Amino acid sequence: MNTKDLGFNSKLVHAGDFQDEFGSAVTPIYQTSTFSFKNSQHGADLFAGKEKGYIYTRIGNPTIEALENKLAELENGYKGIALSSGMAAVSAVYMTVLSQGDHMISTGAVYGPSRGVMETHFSKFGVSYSYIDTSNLEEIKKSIRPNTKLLYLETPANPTITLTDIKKASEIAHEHGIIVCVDNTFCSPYLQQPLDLGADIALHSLTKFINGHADIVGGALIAKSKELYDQLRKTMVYTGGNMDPHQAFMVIRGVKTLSLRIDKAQENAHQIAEFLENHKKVEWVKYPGLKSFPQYDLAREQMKGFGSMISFGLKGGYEAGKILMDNVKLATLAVSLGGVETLIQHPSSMTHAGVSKENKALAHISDGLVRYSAGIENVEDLINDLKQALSRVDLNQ
Ligand code: LCS
Repeated sequence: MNTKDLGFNSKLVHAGDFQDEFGSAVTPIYQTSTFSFKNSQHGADLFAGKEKGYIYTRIGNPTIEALENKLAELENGYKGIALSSGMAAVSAVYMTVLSQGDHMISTGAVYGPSRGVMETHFSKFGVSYSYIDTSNLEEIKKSIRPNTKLLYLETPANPTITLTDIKKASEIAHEHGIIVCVDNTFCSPYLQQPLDLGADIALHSLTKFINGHADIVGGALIAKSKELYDQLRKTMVYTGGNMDPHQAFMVIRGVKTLSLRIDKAQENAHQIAEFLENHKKVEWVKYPGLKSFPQYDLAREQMKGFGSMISFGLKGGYEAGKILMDNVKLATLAVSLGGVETLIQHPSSMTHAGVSKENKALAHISDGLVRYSAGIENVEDLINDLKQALSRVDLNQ
């Protein structure tokens, strides 16, 4: 079915999906590593690209391709590439766009490993980088060097929720022939479409909103041009970061309800952010839908909704964070985000417990910072849960 002219929700359900010869209602799982050739000529034609078909699952597979085609339509891109994880997607971008001697500019407050792999691995191959505040366009301009090849943006950033103006940043980058990649994990294409705003690559950790059920790890890249798509695809195939057919099936199933899940989760998040903003034990709240959010206007312009990620700071700092973690009952204490279940995490006492003060500052993590991924539960239950857990925090201790 041609789904190109359908609305976003119809695309979520139908784009990319196909029926097999049995009339399957959903895209089946082709759980096979390899595909037989009809004869030697057929094999030769497939390899030469003279005939369409499948050879080997790392190179291509019907279930995986169904997901790739769906994601490409959702992001308005040329084609999609599904990978084993979000980090496989990040690494594939660095590997494809950057060569020895090249320079990258990136949002400073990116997801830690997106920075980690650059600093520990890509630096070994002679790539240099500038981690800056990309919400400040002047800083982007100042950081451009003759050898800058990639502008890597994460917006909203994890966990600061700071936004970067994708349209303006892309215009600046393109004046210098720099490729722009946007990590769109926090929004998903339902809330933000980076390629329409001028970016060249949209990147996702599918683990989060797109799959939405906290039961698989996956990643994706959607390229705007055929040229970039071909290069990225080659990197994935050569380095073996491919997705598995079963993983793809799970994501296809999960993504069909993306808009329903996000509508409910962001409605919950908005009310929770307002509750937190008025709570005496909370020092600050960062949620793009709050009038107090410093980039509220940009959020309204660039995003179709405010999402369901909240960061907030507790007045009691580290100790208060620990008490909150030990007393919430409905929210699950866990890393990750974007699932139907509410997740909460206090980086200082959990993921970043062994990290030095300097490195925590680099990651923009203060002692009282709490990250909250609102799920689709009843909002009264979520607020009551926070209320009772916050009542245990004693600011006079
Ligand atoms: N990009 C963003 C914005 C992320 O939040 C993550 C994972 C990744 C990329 C990497 O994706 P993965 O390989 O895990 O599929 N974020 C996580 C987090 O905040 N807690 O645990 C994982």
